[in-house]
Amino acid sequence: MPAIIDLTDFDPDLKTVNRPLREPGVSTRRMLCATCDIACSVVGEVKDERVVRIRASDNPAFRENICMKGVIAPRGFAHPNRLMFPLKRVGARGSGQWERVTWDEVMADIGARLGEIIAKHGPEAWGVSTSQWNTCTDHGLGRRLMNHVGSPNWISGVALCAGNTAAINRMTYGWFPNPDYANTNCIVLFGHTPKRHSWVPIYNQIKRAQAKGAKLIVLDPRRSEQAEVADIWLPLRAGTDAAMCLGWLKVIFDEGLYDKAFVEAWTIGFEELKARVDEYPVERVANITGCDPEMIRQAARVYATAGASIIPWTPITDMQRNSTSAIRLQSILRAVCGFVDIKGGETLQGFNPMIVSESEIEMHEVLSEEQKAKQLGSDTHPAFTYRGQKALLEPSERVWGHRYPNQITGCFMATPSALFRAMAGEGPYPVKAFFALGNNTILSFANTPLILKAILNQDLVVIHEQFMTPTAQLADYVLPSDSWLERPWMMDSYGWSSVYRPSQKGMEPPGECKSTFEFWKLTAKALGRGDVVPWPTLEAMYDWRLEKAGLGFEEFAETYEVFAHRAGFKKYETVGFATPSGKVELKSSVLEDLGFDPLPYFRDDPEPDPAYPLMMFTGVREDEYFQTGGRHIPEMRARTPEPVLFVSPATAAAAGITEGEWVFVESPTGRIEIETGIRESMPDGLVRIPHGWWKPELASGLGAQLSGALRFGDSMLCPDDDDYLDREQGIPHLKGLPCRIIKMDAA
Ligand SMILES: Nc1nc2c(c(=O)[nH]1)N[C@H]1C(S)=C(S)[C@@H](COP(=O)(O)OP(=O)(O)OC[C@H]3O[C@@H](n4cnc5c(=O)[nH]c(N)nc54)[C@H](O)[C@@H]3O)O[C@H]1N2
Ligand SMILES: Nc1nc2c(c(=O)[nH]1)N[C@H]1C(S)=C(S)[C@@H](COP(=O)(O)OP(=O)(O)OC[C@H]3O[C@@H](n4cnc5c(=O)[nH]c(N)nc54)[C@H](O)[C@@H]3O)O[C@H]1N2
Ligand code: SF4
Ligand SMILES: [Mo]
Repeated sequence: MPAIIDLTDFDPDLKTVNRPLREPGVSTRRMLCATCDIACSVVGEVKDERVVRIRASDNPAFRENICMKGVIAPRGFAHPNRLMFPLKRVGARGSGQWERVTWDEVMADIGARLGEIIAKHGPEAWGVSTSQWNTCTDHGLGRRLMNHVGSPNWISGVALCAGNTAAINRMTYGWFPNPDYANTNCIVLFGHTPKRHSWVPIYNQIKRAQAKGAKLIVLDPRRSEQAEVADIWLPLRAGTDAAMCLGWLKVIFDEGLYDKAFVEAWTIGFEELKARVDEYPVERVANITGCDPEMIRQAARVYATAGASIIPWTPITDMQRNSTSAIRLQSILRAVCGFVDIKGGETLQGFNPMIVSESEIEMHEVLSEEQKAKQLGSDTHPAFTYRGQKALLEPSERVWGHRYPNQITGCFMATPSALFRAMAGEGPYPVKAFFALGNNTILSFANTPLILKAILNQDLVVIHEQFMTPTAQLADYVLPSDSWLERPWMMDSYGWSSVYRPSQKGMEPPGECKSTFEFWKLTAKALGRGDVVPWPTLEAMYDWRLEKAGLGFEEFAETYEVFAHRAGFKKYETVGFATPSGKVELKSSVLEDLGFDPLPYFRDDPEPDPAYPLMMFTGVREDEYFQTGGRHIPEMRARTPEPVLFVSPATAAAAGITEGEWVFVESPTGRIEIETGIRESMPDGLVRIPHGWWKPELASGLGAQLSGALRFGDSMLCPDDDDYLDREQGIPHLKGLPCRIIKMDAA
């Protein structure tokens, strides 16, 4: 979900360039695809009041940004599996028996039951899980209502994907930066592998930068698609990214390759950091990472001396035991080399002054300190909770004009595994109502058995969805959602960039599908807090957000494909950095005050258990699907019909398994079934497990293992006990977990 705009590619007042209509009766709408979370600018062709085709934008800057998932969207959303009407559970929870009800009935019952739970246990007994990535139109309203009602217990998939990075970057230099691909001389990818059908805008930006001469450094245990076109490929051991960064810093400090003037004037803690880095000589790092020491040196030199380099955000280090240190180390590398807020480096964009941000809509200031203090996880793993981010409130206001910049919605959330424990009855207080919007919770964190127990222990479970997902199968109410074809939208990469792009509504939602806006508006009203969502419609809310820009939403969407605010570079020279010291904190005062090591470190794996001799990671996204979704679309399913593990030929031979053979993969947490894929690109001993598999064609309900989610989901294998949680954030380690492969006939 990186911001996809090369700021310098555009005239900020870029106007419409829609192609002439191709056939009579077809009109076009400017849209942003939200099948995945990168939001390509596309064109929707509308005929007879239906979106009949999605095609690439006519704008030369965007023309190559489209993938098969975007093109298939009208068919995917018209599939008979699409939820059309509100459903109420009639049998036991998870029995798969439903009756159709009206929105009015649902909302009256939700209002009464949620009201009762709040009256009995307090508002903190209400947990909400979402993923801005997918609902894409929460508009900050979920947080706004929770803040007014008094619950701090909001979580999201962003805890494992960019939201947590945003929170940690803020600790170092006060904002989560955007890489300037268009002007950079060097790109470093920590595992991150954009492809032709995976986040294609980033893929295209990397290709363009390489064509202009930028160097590409790839760190990946697997010979990935990006590794194949890299100038330098470091095949590091899974989970050792933080150690690699420490090694790079050692080279950069020893060889004097850092920006001394910047470090002197704009950082604190350099000497302490240097002492810590001295504990990681390159030979030691080579041992930990399994990479050649000379290659490590070369890569560090290329990065530091390129003049303007970028380390684009990567989800890979968001999902590691050393996530906080790895993310801090990437920030530190950017800073000490002088690449922060410069052309070709990492831009700190701030808010767009002409448009009301979602951070502002969320109104975190109305939630009392007492309720904030109850946020689950804040005592044990506080980094992205209110407590963890508190020291940044005043600095954020000073530099960015807002106390609660909730970048990627990841800066003020509860810790997912702490919420699940409280829901399961193992927390400091009970959580008894659970809502999920656009989040397939069961499959989207670690330790599925815990999440299952947690959801089954609720008094009220409400799911807002497009399809009957494994998570929805556990609900009391499943409420049908609209899709991105069926609503307007306006996006700024979730508070990451100051660039807004509009998306026009292409058609009416089918059946009784409603938007997230309507869902929150109705929920607010049901709780007697209709005042919290005063806008009659989403369009009216957008009109309000755009008042300063002087345009209504439709006019805005017709006029601008891109509405950029140019913040300029090196703004810190006048306003400082939004950290407590006003400088880049190489030694983090925020972490120190929270009782953690203020310097980055590397924590190695626990003692290996000989019963689990292999290592696994979850990932390598499939071209055809977005995360846990999309398996219902026949054209996509035909291309990748089953979940497939990847292993090297030698690892397959040692396990006695052959291409296409179904096997069990087991970890200390659980077991899944999966097909074998032998890949030369995999290193020996490492197993790739794809994320998020379930099969919509299988029977639903607990008796059928939630349409196979409990048979195929990667999260069945992922633990969330302390050895496998990042200390500061409490997010799970998904890159480098012990496992074994068992032949089915041997089991
Ligand atoms: N175990 C494990 N967990 C992971 C990951 C992993 O690799 N392994 N990956 C992590 C990453 S990178 C991410 S981004 C997150 C993603 O986590 P999620 O956000 O849960 O992603 P999806 O699996 O796509 O689930 C989104 C759901 O939203 C529904 N949906 C789509 N659009 C809309 C909409 O407009 N409105 C509503 N109401 N629903 C909608 C879809 O049908 C789908 O079921 O998961 C993270 N969690
Ligand atoms: N088609 C499609 N595209 C998508 C998505 C999708 O579901 N489908 N999801 C989108 C989302 S939300 C995200 S977050 C991105 C994720 O996409 P990417 O960031 O590209 O991540 P992955 O595809 O999971 O894996 C990328 C690489 O990480 C390597 N790797 C594994 N463990 C480690 C490690 O410990 N360190 C390092 N350095 N590398 C490691 C793997 O070998 C693999 O080559 O994709 C986005 N694009
Ligand atoms: S990469 Fe594909 S699925 Fe993602 S926004 Fe672009 S077209 Fe849509
Ligand atoms: Mo993600």
